[in-house]
Amino acid sequence: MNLEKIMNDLEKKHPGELEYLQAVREVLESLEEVVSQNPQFEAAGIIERIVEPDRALMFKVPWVDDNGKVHVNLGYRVQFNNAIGPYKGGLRFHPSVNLSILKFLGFEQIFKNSLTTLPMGGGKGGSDFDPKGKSDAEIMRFCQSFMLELWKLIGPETDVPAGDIGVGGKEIGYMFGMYKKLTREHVGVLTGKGINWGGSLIRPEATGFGAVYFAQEMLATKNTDFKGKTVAVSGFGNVAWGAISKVNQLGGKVVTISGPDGYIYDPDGISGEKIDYMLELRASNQDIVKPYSYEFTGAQFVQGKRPWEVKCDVALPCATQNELGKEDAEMLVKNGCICVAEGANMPTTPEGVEVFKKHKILFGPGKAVNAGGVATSGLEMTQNSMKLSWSREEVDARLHQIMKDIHTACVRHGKQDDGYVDYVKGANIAGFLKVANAMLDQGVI
Ligand code: NDP
Ligand code: 2IT
Repeated sequence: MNLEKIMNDLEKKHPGELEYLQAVREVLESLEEVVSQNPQFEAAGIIERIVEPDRALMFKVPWVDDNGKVHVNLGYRVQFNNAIGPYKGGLRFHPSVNLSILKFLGFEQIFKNSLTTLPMGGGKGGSDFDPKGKSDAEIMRFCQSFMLELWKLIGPETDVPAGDIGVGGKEIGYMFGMYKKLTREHVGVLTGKGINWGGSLIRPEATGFGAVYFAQEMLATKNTDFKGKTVAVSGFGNVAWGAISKVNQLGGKVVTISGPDGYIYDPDGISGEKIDYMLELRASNQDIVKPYSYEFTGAQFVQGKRPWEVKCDVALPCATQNELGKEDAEMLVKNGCICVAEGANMPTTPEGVEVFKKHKILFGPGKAVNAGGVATSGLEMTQNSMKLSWSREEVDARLHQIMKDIHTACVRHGKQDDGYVDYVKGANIAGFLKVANAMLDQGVI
C-alpha cells in the first residue's frame, strides 16, 4: 500500500477536511503490514473503498425559537460502511459540527463497531445546532424538524442512530416520537431510548463503564488496578459521568473534570453528591464547570486550561477530539502517569500519541476504549428484536465481557517484539480485518 499516495489523493479530493484526514492516516499507518501480507485486499481496492463513505447526506433543519424567530441549521448523516451490519453510530449536536468531523467519527465507528463483535456497520450524523441555553420546547422543535428529514434515511435494519455530544436521552425521545408518528412503527430505530419504551438498562453508563473496564484490563497487564490510583478526567458529560462512577466503585480517586471554560481540581476526589452536582451542571445547558468550585470547598477552578497538568496515575480524556496535545502528553508522562485511556473519540493528537508510545505508556485509543457505548447500543437492538429486556446485571456482565474481549483482540494484534502493546495498531488491525474480509466476500459494490 502506498500510504503517501493514498493520503495525497484524499487531501486533493477533500481539501480542508482535517479531522477526517487525521483519522484516516492514523488507521492506514497501522494497516501497512497487514495489507502487504494480504494482497487480496489491494486487488479488491479495499483501502480505496473503505476510506470513502457509502454516502453522506446533508439537509437543512429549519425551526422556530420561543420568540417566533426562524433559524436554519444543517443536518447530516454519513453512512460509511455496512459490510458487517446496518449503519450504526451517534448523532452530535454541537456548533463545531461539519462534514469533516462527522466523516472522521463515521470512519472510526466502522472499526469500533467491528471490535465489539456485534453485527453493526459504521455511520455518524448530527447538526451544527447548539443546544446551549435553548429551552426544552426549542430543543423539541429542533429534534422534530431534524427527524422530518432523517426518517427517510434510517430504519432498524438500515441505519440506527444514537446519542453523542449534545444528544442524550431527552433528544433521543423527541426524535423517536417524531419517527414513530411519521412511520406509525414502534421499532428500535434509535438506541439510548428511555427505559419504558425500548431502552436498555446500563446504556447511559455504558461508555464510561466500558472505558474503565478496558483501562482495568490494561492496568492488569502491569499487575496493578484502580485501587488507590489518582485519576484525571476531562469533560463533564455522559462519558465522564459513567467513567467517574466506575473509577469510584473500583477504589480510585478522580480529581478533575473539565468544560470549555477550564477545569476543576478537587484533591478530595469527585464522588457521591459531587457527581450528582456535576449532572445538574450538565443538565442546566450552561456548559461551565466553574460553579463546582463555589459549591465544594477545597475544589479549585483553573480557567482556560486542561486538566493534564495535574499529577495523576491514570488519565481519561472524555470530552472531545484533539484535547490532549504533545505538551499535555509530555506533562502527563513527567508527572508519572502510567495509563491513558480515551473515553472520547480521538482526544489525543497524533503528536501526543507519539509521546505516549515513545515512553511506553499504556495508551488505549478511543475506538477500543469507548466501544462499550455502541456495544450496549447493540445489546439494546438485540433486546428490541427479541421484544424483551435484560436486567442491569445481565447487560453489565455482557458489556464487561465485550470490553475484555476487545482488550484481548488488541493485545493479539498489537503486541510488539519487546512485549509493549501498541493498542492503536492492535485495535485498527482487529477492527479492519473483519470488515475487509466481509467486503471481499460481498464483491465490488
Ligand atoms: P456530552 O455532550 O455529554 O459531553 C461532552 C463534553 O465535552 C462536555 O463536557 C462538553 O462541553 C465537552 N465538549 C464538547 N465539545 C467541545 C469542544 N469543542 N471543546 C471543548 N469541550 C467540548 O457528550 P458525551 O459525553 O456523550 O461525549 C464525549 C465524548 O465521548 C465525545 O468525543 C463522543 O464522541 C465520545 N463518545 C460518546 C459516546 C456516547 O455513548 N455518548 C460513545 C463513545 C464515545 P461543551 O458541551 O460545553 O462543549
Ligand atoms: O461514538 C460513539 O460510539 C457513540 N457516540 C455511540 C454510538 C451508538 O450508536 O451507540
